[in-house]
Amino acid sequence: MQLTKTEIDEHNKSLLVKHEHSFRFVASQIPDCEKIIRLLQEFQIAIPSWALGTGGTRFGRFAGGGEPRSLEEKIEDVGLLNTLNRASGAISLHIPWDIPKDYAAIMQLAAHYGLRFDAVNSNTFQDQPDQVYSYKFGSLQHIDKIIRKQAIEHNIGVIEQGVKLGSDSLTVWLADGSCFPGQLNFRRAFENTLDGLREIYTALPSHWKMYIEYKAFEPNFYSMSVGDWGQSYLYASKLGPKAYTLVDLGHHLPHANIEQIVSLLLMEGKLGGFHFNDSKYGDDDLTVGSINPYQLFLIFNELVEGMDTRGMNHAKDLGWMIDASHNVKDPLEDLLQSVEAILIAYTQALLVDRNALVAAQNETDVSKCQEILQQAYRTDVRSLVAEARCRSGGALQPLALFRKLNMRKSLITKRGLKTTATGL
Ligand code: AFD
Ligand code: MN
Ligand code: MN
Repeated sequence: MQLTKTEIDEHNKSLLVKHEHSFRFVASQIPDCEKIIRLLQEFQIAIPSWALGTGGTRFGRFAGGGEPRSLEEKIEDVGLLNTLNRASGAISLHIPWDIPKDYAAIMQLAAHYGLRFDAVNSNTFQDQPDQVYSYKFGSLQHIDKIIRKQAIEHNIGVIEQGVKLGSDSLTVWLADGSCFPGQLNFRRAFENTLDGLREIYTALPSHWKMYIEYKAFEPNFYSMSVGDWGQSYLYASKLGPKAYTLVDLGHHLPHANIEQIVSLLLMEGKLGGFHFNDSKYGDDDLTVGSINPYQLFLIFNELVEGMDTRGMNHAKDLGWMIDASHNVKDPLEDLLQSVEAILIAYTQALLVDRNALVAAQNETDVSKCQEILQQAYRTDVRSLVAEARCRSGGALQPLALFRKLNMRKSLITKRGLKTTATGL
């Protein structure tokens, strides 16, 4: 589905007076407003291919209609998002769900929408129809060498696919672990996993990164072989400079201080990237910022502070990706809301008065520290984000335009009501 420049221009024109009023008001209070707008224009968040269809739970799935039926249609959907918000300029593929039939054609299609291929994801948490050995009891951790070998070869294959698409990172999320005490020797599982990761690491091209994603529980309920940031950090440290920890916001036990984890990983140069989502209870995969936007802001506050301390490029030096997919919303609307929430939190973090915060910290003026953070958090920056988007050619209000043009209806007309996107 294509969205024309005229449609965007008309939409922006209809909102311009109101927008400029809000924008001027907020801009007048911010000393380096132009710099913030530039940073926002550069910031891109990759869309996972598996978030474009309706997610399900183990109880059921309620498809919304017009879901992408192929990799081409997934790219088309991300292209649509990016045309609307100019901040979704990358797609992250999951193998084998998204194996291209014709690489050149897929590259061309992505280029047409201004998209690049972000991290490629391997899948050893499911058995595929043509697969010889089962991952029921794990993949890289498995007691059987032949199953470990199959998982290693799969990951190396995923790297090869990524190379052909111009990707430069591999995300490994392992469902490995155990469901009952005594089922697994933890140390042996760790060593097997590490050995497997080493072989995969060796296959990485020199400019590639490997992201090791951790998750506290599920699908295994007693232990996970990459269960927390400590374990991920341990693997990443032992592997070498191209291996990093990936933080998925939904993969912690309740009340975990994620911003502190982020700060320390950045300090050690081992934070690789993010999977953004929100949750109330577990790995809920809810829309970013829908439950706890303040936590998201606090995470971005640490990110901005830590990246600036290390002289990092905000847009390029970490992998930014959404990982959300659920049951009751239109996936494209959900993704537009998620990207918006990320940009808002990032902008608010950029507004934090760093010098004043350091001074207040040095005076142990606890109340002032809170005031400084909340001053930034409580600033309504939506018109700043909209201004950056508009200057990049996007829509002032992407979600409103998506609805006004009845885009879901057009997708249903074109693709049908009972389509199913690949994924979980
Ligand atoms: C998992 C992880 C992960 C994985 C995905 C599969 O968050 O990143 O690739 O779901 O759908 O929960
Ligand atoms: Mn994830
Ligand atoms: Mn998850």
